Amino acid sequence: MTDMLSRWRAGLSRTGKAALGRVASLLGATEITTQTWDDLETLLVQADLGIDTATSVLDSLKRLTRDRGLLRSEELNSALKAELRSRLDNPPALDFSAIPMVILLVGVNGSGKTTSAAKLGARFHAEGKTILFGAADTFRAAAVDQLQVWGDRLNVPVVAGAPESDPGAVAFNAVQSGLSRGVDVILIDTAGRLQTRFNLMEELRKVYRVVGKALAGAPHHIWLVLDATTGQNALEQARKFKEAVNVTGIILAKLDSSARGGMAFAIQHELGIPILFAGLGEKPEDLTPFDPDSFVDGILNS
Ligand SMILES: Nc1nc2c(ncn2[C@@H]2O[C@H](COP(=O)(O)OP(=O)(O)O)[C@@H](O)[C@H]2O)c(=O)[nH]1
Ligand SMILES: [Mg+2]
Repeated sequence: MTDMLSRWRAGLSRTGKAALGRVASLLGATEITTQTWDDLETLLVQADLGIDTATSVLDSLKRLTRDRGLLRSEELNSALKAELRSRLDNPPALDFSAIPMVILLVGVNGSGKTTSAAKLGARFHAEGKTILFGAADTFRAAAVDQLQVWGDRLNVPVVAGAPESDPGAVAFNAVQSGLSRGVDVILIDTAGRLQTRFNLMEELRKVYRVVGKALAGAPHHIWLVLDATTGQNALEQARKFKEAVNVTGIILAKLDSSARGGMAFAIQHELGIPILFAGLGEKPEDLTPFDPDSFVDGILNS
């Protein structure tokens, strides 16, 4: 746990160094001037909060400065911290009451879906739950192999189809197999980019429907995996996925190699979907529940 926290902070301090970490030096013991606001805005945008969210944060801070009569920019520092913290929801407790619980992982190619499936599998497995992986990214043979390797390593069964086979059929079989084996959690990995005749969002909707046919009420969760290093681009992707399927949570992968963590605020501000987990590396243990307090501390106090 301590180890996880220190790695989390180490990852975040790299994040902060390149952007929000500079806020502390910007907001030294000087007076708040127009220049302070301009510089702060630049930092927030550079940190990937995006224009809309950055503007909204600045408006709140300006109001606060007026109302409380803050004069020194160092006072702004703690106000900024509180403001950023207030913009992140506490991740809701995961409801494991459904057995099996079916989780669909969605996101674009390379965002970290398969790795996140493995990490979640390892995590739930360590909690004493039984797992099954469904390899429904049948458009990339390598994706199936990749999940198979993780399944072997974690001793978790993998249901896969032939290359190019129907992802819906694989998802259906995975749920059926999970039901007959009596597992607690079924993690279904999906494709992020489809070939010419298939539309990604159509295919996802189909997988979603088929999973519901295999088990009423499933999938119980649809988690969108976003690559923290892709910034505002990831936000655009998130909007599209949210339109296509009922995304219930975000996994922010590659936070360890992101230079800017501000996307977390933009995601919350613009999509209202809670961030559940953060990916902090490539190994199965490199996943941690998203902790808004550590996150805000980490990006500001590096
Ligand atoms: N540093 C780092 N790399 C990651 C993380 N999650 C995934 N990756 C790497 O990102 C690449 C793409 O991941 P993958 O799970 O295959 O993405 P997918 O195409 O969405 O299934 C792989 O090289 C992973 O090892 C993370 O949290 N941190
Ligand atoms: Mg994959």
